[in-house]
Amino acid sequence: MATTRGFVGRGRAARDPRLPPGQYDVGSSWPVLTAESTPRVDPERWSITVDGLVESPTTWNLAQLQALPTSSYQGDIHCVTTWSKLDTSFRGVSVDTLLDMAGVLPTATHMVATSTTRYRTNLPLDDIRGGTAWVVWEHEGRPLRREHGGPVRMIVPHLYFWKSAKWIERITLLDHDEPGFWEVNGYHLRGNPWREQRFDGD
Ligand SMILES: Nc1nc2c(c(=O)[nH]1)N[C@H]1C(S)=C(S)[C@@H](COP(=O)(O)O)O[C@H]1N2
Ligand SMILES: [Mo]
Repeated sequence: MATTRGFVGRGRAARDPRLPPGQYDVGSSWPVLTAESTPRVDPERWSITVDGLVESPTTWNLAQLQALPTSSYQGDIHCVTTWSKLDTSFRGVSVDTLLDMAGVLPTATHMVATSTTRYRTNLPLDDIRGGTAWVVWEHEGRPLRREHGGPVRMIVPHLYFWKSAKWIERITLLDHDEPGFWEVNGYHLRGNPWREQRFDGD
């Protein structure tokens, strides 16, 4: 059957190489995905603690966090529900900075992030070391909005975004993996979007 080249060409429009398999581009919008009800976290009372397998469990309030060397992420984020947001930016502090200040013990292999809402998500240390994870208070130059995890959330943009705990208040270092909210509900323990690690067994 004959088709025109033009038609075939359009049908095979180049897929943006920044999109992992099974993902689509949401453009300039940013969907909100929250399992719990959105908390109202007073920035004056907020703090983050790094504890568990560390030399010195350490807590920073917002002013103390913002006084640390800042670090930005510019790039893409990918939600397991198939949306990706390309070339977006966040500013905060590298998780490395916090871990180095607390002093990670050699026995630590994983961490669990806990939100003020009790939402939890687990991560291997290898996924958050070396400039790959941040705690952020700014998105595209503006304070992070409450529904997106403000005043402060974690971002781990190379993994599906459920690993990026909103309203984070604690990072606990562990010597084993401990599945969090989505992980006990059938989602993958690691969540690499380039390997489509959506569900347990993927
Ligand atoms: N505390 C908390 N953090 C969370 C979630 C949540 O429900 N509660 N959802 C996760 C999921 S599935 C995604 S895709 C992103 C969504 O972030 P957004 O709402 O800012 O897009 O947050 C992640 N962090
Ligand atoms: Mo998600």
